Amino acid sequence: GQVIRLGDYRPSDYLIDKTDLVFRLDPTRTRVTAKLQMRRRAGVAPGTPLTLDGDGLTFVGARIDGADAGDNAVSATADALVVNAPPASETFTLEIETVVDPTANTQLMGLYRTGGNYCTQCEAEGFRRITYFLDRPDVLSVYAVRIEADRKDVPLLLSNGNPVENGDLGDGRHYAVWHDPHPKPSYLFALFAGNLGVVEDEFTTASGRLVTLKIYVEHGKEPRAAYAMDALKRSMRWDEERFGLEYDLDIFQIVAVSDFNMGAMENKGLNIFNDKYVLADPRTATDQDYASIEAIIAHEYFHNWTGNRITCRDWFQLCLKEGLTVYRDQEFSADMRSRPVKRIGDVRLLRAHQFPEDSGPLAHPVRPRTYREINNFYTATVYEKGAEIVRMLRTLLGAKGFAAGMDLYFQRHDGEAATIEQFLACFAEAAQTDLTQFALWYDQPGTPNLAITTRYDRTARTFAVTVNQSLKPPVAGTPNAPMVIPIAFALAGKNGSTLDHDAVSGARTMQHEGEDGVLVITEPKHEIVFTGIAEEPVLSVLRGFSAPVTRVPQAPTRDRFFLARHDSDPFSRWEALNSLAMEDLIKATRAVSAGDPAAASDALVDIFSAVAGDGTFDNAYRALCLTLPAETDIAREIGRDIDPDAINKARRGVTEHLAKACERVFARIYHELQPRNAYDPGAEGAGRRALRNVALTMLCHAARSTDLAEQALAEADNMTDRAHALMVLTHLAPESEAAAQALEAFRTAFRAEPIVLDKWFTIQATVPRAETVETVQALTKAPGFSWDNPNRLRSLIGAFATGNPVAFNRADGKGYELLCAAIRRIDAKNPQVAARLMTAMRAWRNLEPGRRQRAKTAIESLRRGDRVSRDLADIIDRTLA
Ligand code: B3K
Ligand code: ZN
Repeated sequence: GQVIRLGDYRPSDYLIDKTDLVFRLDPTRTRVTAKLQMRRRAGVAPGTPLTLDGDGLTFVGARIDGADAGDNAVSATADALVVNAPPASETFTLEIETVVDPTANTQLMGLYRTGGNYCTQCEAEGFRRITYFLDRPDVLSVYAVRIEADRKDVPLLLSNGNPVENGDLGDGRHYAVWHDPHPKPSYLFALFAGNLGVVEDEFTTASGRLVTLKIYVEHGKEPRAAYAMDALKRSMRWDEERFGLEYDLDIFQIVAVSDFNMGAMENKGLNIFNDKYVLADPRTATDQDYASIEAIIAHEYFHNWTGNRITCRDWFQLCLKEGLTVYRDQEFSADMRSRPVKRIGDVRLLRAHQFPEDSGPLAHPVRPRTYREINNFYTATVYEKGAEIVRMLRTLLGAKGFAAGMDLYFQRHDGEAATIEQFLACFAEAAQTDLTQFALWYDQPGTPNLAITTRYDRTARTFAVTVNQSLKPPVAGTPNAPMVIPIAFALAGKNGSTLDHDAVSGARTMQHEGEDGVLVITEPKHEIVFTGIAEEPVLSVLRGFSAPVTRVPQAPTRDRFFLARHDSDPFSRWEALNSLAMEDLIKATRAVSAGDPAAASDALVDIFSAVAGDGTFDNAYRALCLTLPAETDIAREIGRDIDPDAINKARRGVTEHLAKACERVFARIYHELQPRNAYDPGAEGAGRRALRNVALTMLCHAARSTDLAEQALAEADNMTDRAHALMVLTHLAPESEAAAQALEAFRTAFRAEPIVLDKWFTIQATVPRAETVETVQALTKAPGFSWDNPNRLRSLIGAFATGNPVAFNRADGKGYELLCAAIRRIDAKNPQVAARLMTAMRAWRNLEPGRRQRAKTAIESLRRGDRVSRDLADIIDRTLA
């Protein structure tokens, strides 16, 4: 495959001012006419040849300024259309006719069929699978779209923007015309046509405009769209209140489909969603599902400004819209629910997905410099680390400076395709600050590490803090200049309250109103001295996780025990506790490897039971504190020569030890938190269920019995409790008759509900024992599984590869073979999903030698297969490099 480089960026010679599309929908032969109003860019020589992108297209014909273009004027292949000698006039029209086969489109990019309907997905480069085009984000065009189809089978004809007209064509066919007044790049184009039910509502914007809201779902599922609708209205209000951003069309539509490569897509005025991120009711969705729906509805809606009104100049700038929009949706969820709980969840995710990406073979800068396949760069680094960078800007500039920068950005770049430089320039200007060094966050891959030590001088009443930053280049030769690292901090006194100080030297500090003080680290080493410190403090740093860095070594154990009880920042308190648990888990893993039993330290037991019994913390927060780091977290912390079996045994041993030691507290929690009222998906109810379910897990471990899980399963009146109890039962007693019966009952109850049955697949795919390899193999033949549906693949194959370290890494290599065989099969139809599943093998080098060799062999033999897609080849080649 060809390598695309940021440095090669050059504007296109031609622009497309207006795009008129006509779709004559047919399951296998859809005719697409595109009438493009072309304009030669100033300074480009008249007659310069024009090359349009295509991908697998069947060319029918072209007309230039209304006249048939002969073979000399135009040459077309499946992948490009070249106008050899365009008219010398500054503007001209180019009409192109193509034929596409939506039924044969198994990649789910371009125009495809799902559930008997027609649907499109164009980001990143799917539009070129519909018609020839300048398919790049910096070519903005005003679209008018006419759709024709059979009225009976395809009553619903949707595209971007506002509806203009519709009518009958005779012959049982009808048509609709849509017009989107906002110029947009082709990746934001969408069409949906088919037969769905609808939920309708409305929203009045801050300036008093009435907006129609519609969510389309399968007939009969309308009640399950209520929560998504509610989340949409809350998102619209929030964006007005928090960012001053109003919606800008008369109608906003969301369509839920069952076959979708990712979560959702922000097409202008017509978002298309994976139905699992729309549909919810207490019987079928868990609290986690509700939270995801809320976040993703918000995310796609927020793209209307960050992504659509201001889009990206090129795909290297992807984080311009994604990092910023993730930051915005995280803030939204924080405001809707508990801010600390949201932050802890986001940091756990960052560490679980982005940190390993950033330290392994697939590491790349938040703004990559090269790519072979852009779809492989919709990564945790671009999204989640991208959001962390925006958050650091907010921390450095304070609420006011940040808001001023955002306002300037919208003012200056509305309607444009922008770059990271332009984005940063708005903040530098609005807040009158230099962001040159800060910009390194976009360009340097890898996770910086901080080494921090402290010394208190009682006589001088000074507190000295030494901070060393370092960045190990994840890929040989990548840059590692010192970065700007904002360390939110507090000096904690005896009871945790923040101590005052007179002066600070050795680093710039900031204190924005109502926020923590911030040490601004810019050099490899800072010797910071606080004066006027009355008593020996404990240093609390990286409060709220103020920068996406690691801290090795950790703070002294004694300090962390103090912070775990007293830190006034809830994130840092959790962080301290979590790191103490991690320390014990790593010790336990070493013990297991040496043939000794796994145990928790007395100190951990003490603090664990103190937190468990502390009713002053809210339930959701307590649930997080009482959840031990996952096996994959422990593996990442150990870093090399990983033995997943030892980690599994160790974690189980520590869990049992803590569970037994705190059994009475957990029993009390479990009984006190019995559901009292009807199910409510809000944060408060979700928190009660989360904590109660942690208690349930611990009680089953303590008793080494699944009786309580069985009882909970029988009593469960909602999917959160039901799925949790089924998981505990199945994971702790996979061989039991009770588990078999419960699984069968679940399957029977939800056999007609694919996205619910996905939970059934995942629970079985993640049973932590060697035999699960065979279970997963068998489940690929189970009724309800399909090799064609991305959700099924993720819930069975994906869950197995990323959520079951023991079985996936089975010592005989059969787990790797299963994954690679599945990927080979998937790649033939859907390269994007295949490539994504392949990333599960990126950490192969960190395994102990036997597994490492088996993993490598499996990857290499997959690569040797014929017809490996460019998407998959790209991931494999970087994984092995
Ligand atoms: N922008 C889309 C992702 C498109 C992925 C293309 N492979 C969803 C989102 O981030 O909102
Ligand atoms: Zn996005």
